[in-house]
Amino acid sequence: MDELKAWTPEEFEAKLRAKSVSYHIHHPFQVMMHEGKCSREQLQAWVANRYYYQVSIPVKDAAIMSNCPDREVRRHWVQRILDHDGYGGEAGGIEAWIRLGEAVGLTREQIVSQELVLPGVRFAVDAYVNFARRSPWQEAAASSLTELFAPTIHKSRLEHWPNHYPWIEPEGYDYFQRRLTEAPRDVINGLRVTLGHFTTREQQERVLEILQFKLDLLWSMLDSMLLAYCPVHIEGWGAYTPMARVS
Ligand code: AHQ
Repeated sequence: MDELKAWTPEEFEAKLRAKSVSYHIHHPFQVMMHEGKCSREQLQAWVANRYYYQVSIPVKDAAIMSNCPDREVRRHWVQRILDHDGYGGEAGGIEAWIRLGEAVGLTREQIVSQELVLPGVRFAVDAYVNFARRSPWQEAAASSLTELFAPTIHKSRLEHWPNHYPWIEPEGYDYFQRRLTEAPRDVINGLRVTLGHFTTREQQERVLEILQFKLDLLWSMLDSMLLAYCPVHIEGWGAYTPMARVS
């Protein structure tokens, strides 16, 4: 019967890519950034909050590797950690993210101290890391496939932000530039694991649930930022910005 029939790898990949409708590129805060409608403080807040996500990625990937007995997978997956932490003379993506923070006017201390990270952002990112620690490594690997959609979002920032936000120092864009090549390479490895390992329809449906979990996690990070840094009008409260702590 068709409803129990496993999807072919091509069908399965198409189902994964169809999840792009839930990607955070469509979130109101992301759209505001894209359309040049963010203030300097709102952009600073986004960079400061996303720093916690960036420094958590190598921890997440190390958790996957610690659960993975497959050397061939590990020898590719380890590149993700090196990309972010740096190695040899390469300072790495986390340093590039700090440069982005300085380029939007934050101090290194404001970024690295994580003093501006919102509770909701921290909870969402910690949920991702803990999912990677506790799940079968193949499921955790599959959760990284939101990066199927990432090159589009990085390209949009590189294309539109310099016009919308001419005050951002150009050195800050190095991070997004790096991801244009790193993300597609990561996706090749993530898809190889996912399409190769999940071969029954039940397993494939489970992967769609996992991808939705990760999409929701990225979305909820921006929900926290929208509430904290964009005034909302609440009956009886007037303009309410509960956590606006960007000085
Ligand atoms: O800069 C990003 C990054 O390094 C990663 C790693 C990957 C993962 O392992 O989950 N996901 C991811 C993402 C990065 N940037 C996000 C953005 O909007 O700038 C997108 C995010 C993703 O799509 O998962």
